Amino acid sequence: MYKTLTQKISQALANMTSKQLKDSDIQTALDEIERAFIEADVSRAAIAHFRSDILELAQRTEKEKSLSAQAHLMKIIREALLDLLSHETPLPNFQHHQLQIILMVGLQGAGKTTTCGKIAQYIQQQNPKHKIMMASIDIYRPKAIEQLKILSTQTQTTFHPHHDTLDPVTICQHAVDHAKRTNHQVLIIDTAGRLDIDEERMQELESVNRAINPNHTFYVVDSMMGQSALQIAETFNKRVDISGIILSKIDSDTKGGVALSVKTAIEKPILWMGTGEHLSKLEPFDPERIADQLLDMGDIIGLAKKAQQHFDEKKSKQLSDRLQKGQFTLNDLLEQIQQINQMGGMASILKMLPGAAKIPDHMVKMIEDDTKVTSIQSLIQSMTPLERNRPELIRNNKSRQKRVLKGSGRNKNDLNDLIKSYDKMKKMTEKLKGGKMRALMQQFSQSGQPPWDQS
Ligand SMILES: Nc1nc2c(ncn2[C@@H]2O[C@H](COP(=O)(O)OP(=O)(O)OP(=O)(O)O)[C@@H](O)[C@H]2O)c(=O)[nH]1
Ligand SMILES: [Mg+2]
Repeated sequence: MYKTLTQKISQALANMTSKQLKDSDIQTALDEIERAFIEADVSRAAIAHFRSDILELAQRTEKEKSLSAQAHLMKIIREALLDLLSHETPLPNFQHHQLQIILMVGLQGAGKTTTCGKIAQYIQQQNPKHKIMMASIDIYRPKAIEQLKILSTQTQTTFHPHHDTLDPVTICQHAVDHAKRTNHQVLIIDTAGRLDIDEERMQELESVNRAINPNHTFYVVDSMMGQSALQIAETFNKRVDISGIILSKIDSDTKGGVALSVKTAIEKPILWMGTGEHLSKLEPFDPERIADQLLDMGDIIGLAKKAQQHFDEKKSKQLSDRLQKGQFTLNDLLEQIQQINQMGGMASILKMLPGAAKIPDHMVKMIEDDTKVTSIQSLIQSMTPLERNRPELIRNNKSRQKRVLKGSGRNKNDLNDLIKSYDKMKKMTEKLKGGKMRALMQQFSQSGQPPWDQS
């Protein structure tokens, strides 16, 4: 997400060479970032706000001797980015037992219906005992109603059926009565999309809003849209008073304009972000995480979350104990590959690391369709447990080799490559035996150079 913008901001910072932060450095970096913001479709108002924030912060913050000029400016930019992205409003909580009504509004195709399902699942996870109902007033497209019905089955929520001839206001009133009568805690109402501001649909929405007075009106916006989404958000806000924004499709190649401009435009918080099509892909919007990503500081929180979901703590501890003793087998390698695959593959982990924006696209692609990993995996899986623990048994035994090649469908070169890589890794683990790893890492943290780059 926001890869181009991230690349440009980190380029602006990388160009700085002075030791102490000078006003001219700030101006140059600001000009470059401004150009990047314009390309990312950030609004003029937000850019002006950002500029004055940076200048004020640079005046206010003392030039810290311990920080390089680059790090100092980065700190200031991070604060200004946070100011653009964050809002004091906390995430709504849906703990109430009385009925809470949510109205989902936005342009056509923004992701409203999908987000109804995601929000339902999100509320359910936070409040497992809650009864949730969904209703659709997208009466113009029977398919849209069907889509919500399917989502309601998938999330095991109640679907409010309605008669074809009813108008949206009546449907909503019936749905509210139905939800109250049957002791539901949440009612989510999906609305029809519109291509642009369409006066008739807007009046319809106003009437619905007046009739049911929702507790929350969420404006779903496609994060790929850029500034034009903001003017529309302003209109929605005037007519139905948006309570919060849900930024959808943040997983696609979004430019960042909406996220960075919305606060300056309508002073409403971005509450959640949609990070994929699946129902589980809704996450609270975390300004710090986005700011760090824009500064190429890596999505460490996202990575930690992924690791937490997929890493088996016991196995990791076992492996680290074994590495301490200088032991490393093909089974260990296989387990690592499998864990990385569960986390979405090497490429997806790579993208979350600091400096990720600097990795050239072709390299990420190469890692993405790395057939080598598949080859290693199938070779190891065709070995017996004994061979996985003692790969030297294969090195000198033709019939074992033949069996592994046949089982894995790989060729001799693949097997030789694996054994060679294993030998290298084994040598490295032996070097790390008895806490040498810690010494290496300490050296790393002091010099800022990874062990493999240190001479
Ligand atoms: N990648 C990605 N796709 C999404 C996300 N949210 C929604 N989509 C996709 O966007 C498309 C439109 O989503 P809908 O939920 O139907 O959008 P809508 O606003 O209800 O559309 P209308 O009812 O036609 O106005 C679908 O293909 C969704 O799967 C997201 O966060 N990430
Ligand atoms: Mg829809």
